[in-house]
Amino acid sequence: MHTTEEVSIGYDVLAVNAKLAQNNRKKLDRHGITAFNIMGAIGSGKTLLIEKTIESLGKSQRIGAIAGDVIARIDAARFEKYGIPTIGLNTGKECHLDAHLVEHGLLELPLDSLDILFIENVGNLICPADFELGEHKKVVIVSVSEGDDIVEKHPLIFSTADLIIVNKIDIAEAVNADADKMVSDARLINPRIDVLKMSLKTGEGFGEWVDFVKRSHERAC
Ligand SMILES: Nc1nc2c(ncn2[C@@H]2O[C@H](COP(=O)(O)OP(=O)(O)OP(=O)(O)O)[C@@H](O)[C@H]2O)c(=O)[nH]1
Ligand SMILES: [Mg+2]
Repeated sequence: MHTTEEVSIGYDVLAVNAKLAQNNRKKLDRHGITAFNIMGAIGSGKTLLIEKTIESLGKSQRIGAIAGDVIARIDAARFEKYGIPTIGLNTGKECHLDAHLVEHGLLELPLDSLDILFIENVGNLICPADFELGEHKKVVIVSVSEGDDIVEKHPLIFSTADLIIVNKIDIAEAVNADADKMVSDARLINPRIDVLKMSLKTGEGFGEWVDFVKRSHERAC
């Protein structure tokens, strides 16, 4: 005779992750580091956003990066070329970073020599939403080429974000997308959210992003 017992694995995994994320956050705070979890769909511009931010702020702030991806070395190399401390975290078959992986990344980084840490998450709008990493700010970057209904189709990740970037507005007309609709969808889901329209190609909106990074770091200090 068999008996069955229901075990809530999903809850336990997230509870353990939340605890590890808290520890990561405490560690970052002890070192005065402000961490940004950069999430977004595949190809939305996560790596380019971080690269351009390193170019803009790299002389005044000590920046480090974690590149999280199924195969991380390609994006990690794009950060390493600036000579900044970089860790690549391979997620293998997993579609998100978790706090345990980031804990390992933090062990490898020179935390005493950093002010800002950019964590590039795996490209998708679903799994990263569930996993806290210990970051101070959650940033979601989407691009018009994903379709202007991409925001309303993925409410969870936008509901917990601190900033949403609608990128590639330089090609909005070519892909028949309404960037303003994406902005208002984001505000409907999360009325407190900051939303920026951006083109990393033309530089539109980039200055406001840099201000957001600086402000976030100043407030955390
Ligand atoms: N036209 C245009 N192209 C852009 C813009 N931002 C990024 N791109 C291009 O989009 C492509 C993907 O950019 P990445 O920064 O590699 O995107 P990602 O989100 O890091 O991609 P994954 O890590 O693979 O998920 C590259 O060819 C970029 O040059 C933009 O504002 N306008
Ligand atoms: Mg990338």
